[in-house]
Formats: sequence, C-alpha cells, structure tokens
Amino acid sequence: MPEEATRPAVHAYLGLGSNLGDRMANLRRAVALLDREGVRVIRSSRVYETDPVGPPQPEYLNAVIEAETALAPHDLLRACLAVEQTMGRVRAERWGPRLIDVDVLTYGDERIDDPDLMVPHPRMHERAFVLAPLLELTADPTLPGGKRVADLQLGAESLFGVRPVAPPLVVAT
Ligand code: GSY
Repeated sequence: MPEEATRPAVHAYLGLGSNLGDRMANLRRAVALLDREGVRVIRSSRVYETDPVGPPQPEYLNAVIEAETALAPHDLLRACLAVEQTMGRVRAERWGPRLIDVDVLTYGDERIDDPDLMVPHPRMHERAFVLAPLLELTADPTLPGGKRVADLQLGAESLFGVRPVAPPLVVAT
C-alpha cells in the first residue's frame, strides 16, 4: 500500500523520452498522467531532439521534469510504470523504440540500490539526452557514486547529439 499519507513531499527529477507516434503529444500526456498518479510536475526543461542511444531507431524527443510527490520511492517507480502502461507501452526490446519512457533519475538526495530501483539512475551522468535537460533545471544534481557535475569534466562533445527543439512542457499550476 502506498505510504503517501505519512511521508513529507520530496522533489524528484524524472526523465521522459519518446520516439514513436506523436512524440510531443506523448510527452505532454505523460505529464498529465503523472499528475493523476500523485506526482505533481513543477517544472520542465525544454524539449530536445536527441540521437538514439542503442540499436538503430528513430530520434527521440527527451525532456526532464522536476516533480513533487509524497509517494515513497518504489511507489513513484510504480506510478511511472503505470503511466507507461496506460499509454500502451509494451516492454519488448530492452533498448528498443518506445512510445514513452519515464525514468526516475533522482529522489531527493536519497541513494537506493535495489535490483528494481537504482537512484540516482546509474547511467544518468553518461547520457547527453538526460544531462542537457537536467542541467537546465539544476546546476548541482544528485549523481550516482556521489559525483558532482564538476567531476564529470564535461566538454562540448558531451552534449553532442542533443538539440533543443521546443519550449518546456506546459505544467498545470
Ligand atoms: O533510456 C531511455 C530510452 N532511450 C533513449 C532516450 O530516451 N533517448 C535517446 N536519445 N536514446 C535512447 N535510448 C534509449 S533505450
């Protein structure tokens, strides 16, 4: 049972991605559905078109959102999976194309190392499609292994393959 009532609200960063169908509509719908799951979206990065990481597949639209939620970490994960399922995502190929992907990147400054939920997301600092939008929202994100952004020694090439194409996703007030 969700522990919603007993927990203080936490800020979490979530990564959104879509490379099938009407990609922009998919990102917008995910924001609306998260709200219904008890995940209040406070801010969004701009939307980026990004080169696919993994097997050949269409380009993605990616954005990062800052959310406030009283859900416990695993309930937040379940909420993200519920949004993916509602939108019809079928988990077929692990790195394959998808209507929507909703990843928990951070949960406050907690570090969780469970087989089903690793937070901060273990590959978030290696992915330009996460870093570019995330750094619009926070200059000092919680990163895996206690790293700081300065430790990453980001050069121009770190942000290759990501292009801002649209303003932030609209967030209900
Ligand atoms: O990890 C999320 C799904 N995904 C993406 C993505 O969101 N963006 C880009 N550019 N490549 C990706 N490969 C996978 S898998």
